[in-house]
Amino acid sequence: MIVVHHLNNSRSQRVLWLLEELGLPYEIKPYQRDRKTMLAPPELRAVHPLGKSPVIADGDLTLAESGAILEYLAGKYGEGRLVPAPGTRERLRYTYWMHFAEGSAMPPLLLKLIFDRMKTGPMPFFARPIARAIADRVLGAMVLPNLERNLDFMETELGKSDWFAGPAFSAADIQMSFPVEAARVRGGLDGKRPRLMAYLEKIHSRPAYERALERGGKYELLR
Ligand SMILES: N[C@@H](CCC(=O)N[C@@H](CS)C(=O)NCC(=O)O)C(=O)O
Repeated sequence: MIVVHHLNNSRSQRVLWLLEELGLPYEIKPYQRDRKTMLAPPELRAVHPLGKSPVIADGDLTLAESGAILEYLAGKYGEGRLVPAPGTRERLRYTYWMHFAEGSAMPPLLLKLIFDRMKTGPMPFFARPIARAIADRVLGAMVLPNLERNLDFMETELGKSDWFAGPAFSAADIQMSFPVEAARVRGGLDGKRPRLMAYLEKIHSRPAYERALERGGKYELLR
């Protein structure tokens, strides 16, 4: 039985969704974020040294990193589903978006979260103007321009095909769902980018996505 070490409101939702798309049996081991810090509880470090989610266990294998997990599960159990055929242009696009999600899309979204919190977090009153000035400087010079460029790029790419890797829905769409959802919540994604908004609607209406939400529990991305 595949075990998913599932942290609430996190990337592990993608793993549940993939398992539901493939119709595989699995068990969820739930973990709750610390309410104040939003960090994972220390028990996750007993599962994997980095203490982050998702992590899966499959027999004697323990595997972290959502992209690696999706590729492993689709490769081992997918029987060709959710992965374009090897050697095709779609397969290369699939690989590209699999890596883009965590390698390029998530870093500015994470920085936005951190610097927004830096402006409002608890601190002595005299430090707040300095913290705000530093945060605004980094956001304006680096974070927001990168976010905008990423969103423009994704919007343009979705003009080429229905899904990120091509005409068929693939595991790359599952991997890309998290940055697109995070961009909707805190990255400035709105109706000015209609293809990305339509993409969100399309993924949210997939029965497997809904089943994953039912199994995984409440899913609210951090602001
Ligand atoms: N690149 C990793 C990122 C893993 C990660 O940062 N997970 C977050 C949840 S979305 C986490 O565990 N955060 C809690 C913490 O850092 O303590 C992946 O895609 O699996």
